[in-house]
Amino acid sequence: MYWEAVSECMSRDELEQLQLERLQATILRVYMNVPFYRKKFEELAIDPDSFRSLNDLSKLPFTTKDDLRDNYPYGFFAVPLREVVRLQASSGTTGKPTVVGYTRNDIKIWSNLTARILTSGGISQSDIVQIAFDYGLFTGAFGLHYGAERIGASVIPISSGNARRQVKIMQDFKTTALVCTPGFALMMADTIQELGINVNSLSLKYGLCGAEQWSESMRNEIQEKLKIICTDNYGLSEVMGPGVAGECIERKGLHINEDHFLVEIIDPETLQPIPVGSVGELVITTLTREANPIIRFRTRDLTSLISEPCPCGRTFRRMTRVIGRTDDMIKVKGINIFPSQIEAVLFEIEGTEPHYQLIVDRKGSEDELKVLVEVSESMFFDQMKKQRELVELIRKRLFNEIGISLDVKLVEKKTLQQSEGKVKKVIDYRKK
Ligand code: DLL
Repeated sequence: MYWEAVSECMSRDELEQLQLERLQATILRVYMNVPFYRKKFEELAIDPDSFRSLNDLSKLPFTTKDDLRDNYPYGFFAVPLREVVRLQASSGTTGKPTVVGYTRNDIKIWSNLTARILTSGGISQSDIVQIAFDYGLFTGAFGLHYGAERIGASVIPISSGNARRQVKIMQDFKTTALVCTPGFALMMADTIQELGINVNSLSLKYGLCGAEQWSESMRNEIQEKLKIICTDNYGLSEVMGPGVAGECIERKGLHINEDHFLVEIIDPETLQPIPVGSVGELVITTLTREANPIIRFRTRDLTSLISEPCPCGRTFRRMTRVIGRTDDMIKVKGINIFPSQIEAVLFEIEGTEPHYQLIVDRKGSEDELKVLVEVSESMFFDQMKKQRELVELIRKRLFNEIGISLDVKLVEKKTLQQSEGKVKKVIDYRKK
C-alpha cells in the first residue's frame, strides 16, 4: 500500500531530474533570502545560477546546529514571518533550541510525508491511531498527527506519559496503532503485563516508533510483547521533523523521502563522501521547504545507505537504522565506545529497563566511565544482595564487550527520561 504511488515508485532518472530542479530552486531561494547562505556562497565564490548537476552538491557549504543556534531564533527563515503559520523547536537539552518555521504549504507537504510513512507502516483509513508523543514544540506529535488525519484514520491525541492511562484508553477506544518512542512502546508493553491484561484482548496491530535510537533486539521485544508489527521512522526538527524516512512493513531499512530530501553520507572527520554501503554521517539538504530551507545539514547521525531495491516496490533508497551519533561516540582510555554497544548488552540482562546513560569524567589524568541503568521497580526495592549481584553481572558483561572496567549504578525507572521520553545517552564532563 502506497500513499503517493507515483512519487514513491518513480524511476531513478525521473527522481534525479526532479531533485536537480528542486535543488536549483532551493539554492536560489536561500541565496536571495537567508543572509547566512548569501555570505557563505560569496565567500566560496558560488554562483547560484550555475548549478547544473547533482554532483555539484559537494561544492555547497555545510550547515551545523551551531550555525542555527548562532542565528536564533529566525535567522534561517527564507520567508517573512507573516507567511509562517507554525513554529516548532528542537528538544535541545543544552543551549538554545533551534526554531523551525512552516508555511501553509510546508505543513501540507509535512502531512503528506508523514502520511506516506504511516501508510508504509501499515496504517489505513480504518485505523485508530494513538499518538503518544509530546504535543508541544517537539515535532513528533503534530507531524504524525496531521499525517494520520490526512490518511483518514481516527486520531487519539493522547500525548506522552502516564502509561496506565494510555493502556486504559487503548482498551476502551480499541486503538489499532501506537505512535511513540520505542522506549515508551516497551513501557506500554510492560504496563500491560503488570496490569495482568491479556495482550490478545487488545485491538493493537501496529507500532510506529521513532525519535530515538533503538536496536533490533528492542524491536523484537516490543513486537513479541505487544504482538504487533513495529516499524522505525526517522526525522529531525532542523529539516522538518518526522517524515524524513520510514520503514515499510518489510522492516529492512528506512525509505528516505528522496523527492523532498537529498541525502549524502560523509566521513565525519574528512567531510568527504563515502561509498554507498559504508557507515558515516548523514547529511541532508531540503528540496521543498519554503520557510526553513537548509543546505547540507550535518545531522551527526551515523547510518549507511542501501541501494538494493526493496520488495515493497518503493524506489527511494533506504538507510539502515541509526547506529549512533558522532557526538555520542566517546573515547575512554583510548577506546572508542558507542552507546549502542552498551544497549545491546543491557538488553540481554533480565531486570534492566531500556533506558541508560553513560557518564564520562576525568579524575586527575584517568578517565572514568559510569553507566546509570534504569531497573524495574521490583528490582529497585529488592534486597541489597540482589541489586549487588545485578550490578556485578552488568559490570562483567560490559567489560567483556568493551574491554574497560566501569562503574554501574542502578536507578529507578523513569529517572533518566526527559519530557518527550528521550534520554540523553552520553554526558561527557571532560568537555566542560
Ligand atoms: O525526534 C523527530 C521525530 C519525531 C522523528 C517522531 C521520528 C518520530 P528531534 O527532536 O529534532 O526530532 O531529534 C532528532 O533524534 O538527529 C536522531 O539523533 C534522533 N532520531 C530521530 N528518529 C530516530 C530514529 C525528532 N528512528 C534526532 N532512530 C535525530 C534513531 C532517531 N534516532
